[in-house]
Amino acid sequence: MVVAPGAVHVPDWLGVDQQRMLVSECRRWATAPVPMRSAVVPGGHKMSVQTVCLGWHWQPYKYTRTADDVNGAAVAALPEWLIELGRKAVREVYGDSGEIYTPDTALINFYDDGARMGMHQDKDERCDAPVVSLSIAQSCVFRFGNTENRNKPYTDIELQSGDLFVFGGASRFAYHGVPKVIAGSAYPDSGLMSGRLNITLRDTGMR
Ligand code: MD5
Ligand code: FE
Repeated sequence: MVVAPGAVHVPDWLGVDQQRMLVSECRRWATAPVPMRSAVVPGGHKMSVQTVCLGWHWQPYKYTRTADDVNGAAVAALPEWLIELGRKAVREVYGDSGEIYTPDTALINFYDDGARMGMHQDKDERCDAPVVSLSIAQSCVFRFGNTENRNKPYTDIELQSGDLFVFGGASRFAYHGVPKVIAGSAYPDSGLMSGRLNITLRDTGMR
């Protein structure tokens, strides 16, 4: 379903086996070489979402090769199979046209019951390639806004376990956020008993 130009929601894109596999990979990535943590923004506030990265390490508001704000370790590589999964997503959503999508980073976000993400733009990437977003386990309200400001007009969408969302073109720099994880929406078949996992693939444009 096209939510806005370049913003495409594909419900139930990941099969249950793929979700379980991604959950188990994320469990490993969340412990080493860099443990998953709540990033601290420059004002000193700790984000409620916990994040771990592959390929490039994101910290508010830049990308580095080592997790200087965590334990200083080099982040794990972005595996080729995850790049391929991102390519498949972009191909299915936009068709074969255009250049071959080659993300160089994955941000893995974990939302516990009370976690949320305020309205923001993703503009730490030096590149306008699409962002591929995969949602696993608990559902959330995803707020898709406009490119002008963090307020209305926006559209609220429910993202459920297995959903794909691709943000490209005119939507790449839209404001967006996650106002809440939906209570009672656990999906234990995913392999994650509680909380919401979100994996985003991006091209940082770094080298
Ligand atoms: C999430 N994460 O569900 C979302 C998925 C983040 C973040 O927002 O920054 O970690 S990525 C959603 C996204 C990315 C790029 C553009 C747009 C949305 N958009 O135009 O709405 O944890
Ligand atoms: Fe974002």
